[in-house]
Amino acid sequence: MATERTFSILKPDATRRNLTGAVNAVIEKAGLRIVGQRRIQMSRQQAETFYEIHKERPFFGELVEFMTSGPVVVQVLEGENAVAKYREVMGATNPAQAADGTIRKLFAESVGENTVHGSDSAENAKAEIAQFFQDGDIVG
Ligand code: DAT
Ligand code: MG
Repeated sequence: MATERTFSILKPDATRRNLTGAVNAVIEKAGLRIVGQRRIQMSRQQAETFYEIHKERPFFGELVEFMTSGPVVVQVLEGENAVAKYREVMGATNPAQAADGTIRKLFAESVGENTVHGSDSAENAKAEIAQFFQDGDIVG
């Protein structure tokens, strides 16, 4: 598997609890490189577009509310098999089901406020990166 890139978000529960460095340490320890990173306040429009695929789900309103409730850190991660690797490092969506040592097991407080986002396919990674980064802001 060649080097690939994935898109990551450190969610508002991570910035609120001052955990961005602790989460990044887990990411880097897993062998993923942070090749793009920016702290932003997501607008409602940005969050709705980003999570469009979930717009019919009962938790959509709550999800948009949460993702705009404070700053987030958007990131581009690079490494061998980065998409699948990061999903593994993140752990299950529900922290109660996340494996030991994963970011969500270590830090997440609930299924809604689960500390990190990671792309679920190489195709989605490309689209998600393009929503938040310009080529010049990613330095591998
Ligand atoms: P993941 O973030 O693991 O890819 P997902 O794409 O199914 O999970 O859902 C996106 C986000 O939506 C998830 O990180 C948190 C929120 N979410 C998912 N299921 C939920 C639920 N049952 N109740 C509340 N929020 C939920
Ligand atoms: Mg998802």
